[in-house]
Amino acid sequence: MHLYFSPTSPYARKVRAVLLEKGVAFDGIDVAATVHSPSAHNPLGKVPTLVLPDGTVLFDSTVITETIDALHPEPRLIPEAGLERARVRRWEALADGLCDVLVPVVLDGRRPVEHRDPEYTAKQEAKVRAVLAYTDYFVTGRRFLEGGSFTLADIALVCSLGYVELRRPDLLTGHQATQGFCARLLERPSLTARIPPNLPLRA
Ligand SMILES: N[C@@H](CCC(=O)N[C@@H](CS)C(=O)NCC(=O)O)C(=O)O
Repeated sequence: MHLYFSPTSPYARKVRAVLLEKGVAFDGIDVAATVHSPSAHNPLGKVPTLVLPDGTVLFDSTVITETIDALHPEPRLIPEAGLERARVRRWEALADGLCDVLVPVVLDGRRPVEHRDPEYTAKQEAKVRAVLAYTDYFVTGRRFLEGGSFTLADIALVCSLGYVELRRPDLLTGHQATQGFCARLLERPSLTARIPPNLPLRA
């Protein structure tokens, strides 16, 4: 199994953590360090892209996490059915959505000042702050986000918060509850493993 990833991609980090939690062996292809591109398998050219041993190609990260959890059910990271499943998948959507919102802000910040769009950026930053306020409220007094045990919801939140810390640590100011919650989860090897040194996420 081959996983195309880049070291700073929160979506790829989420997939890596799921594979590590389940003990599924994979070859990682760092697209930042090789000439190999996911475009050979994924017309969107994005990471993560996963190529299964039978040649089946999976993307995006949500399809990958769902499929790996179904093919390798131990340990279960997404509840099998019902509202329990929906709640975990909703956290994944929120965590990925947080990164989706931040990426254009990061790109805008790299443009020459005269080409930036401060109004759009302010709107996106407000969404980041709204997500962090929501998570602060929700994580208070909890060890795990859903169901009293470690799930994909926890993995997804840690990975997206790591991305905020990497790109815009200023936006984390005042959100100690979420930072502390994620820092405790970082004790899991799947979340510390293969993280580049610029993704520390410590409270
Ligand atoms: N919704 C996608 C997002 C993936 C994504 O945006 N990946 C970025 C890296 S963080 C990427 O590959 N960007 C390169 C490109 O778009 O060409 C997922 O969950 O997998």
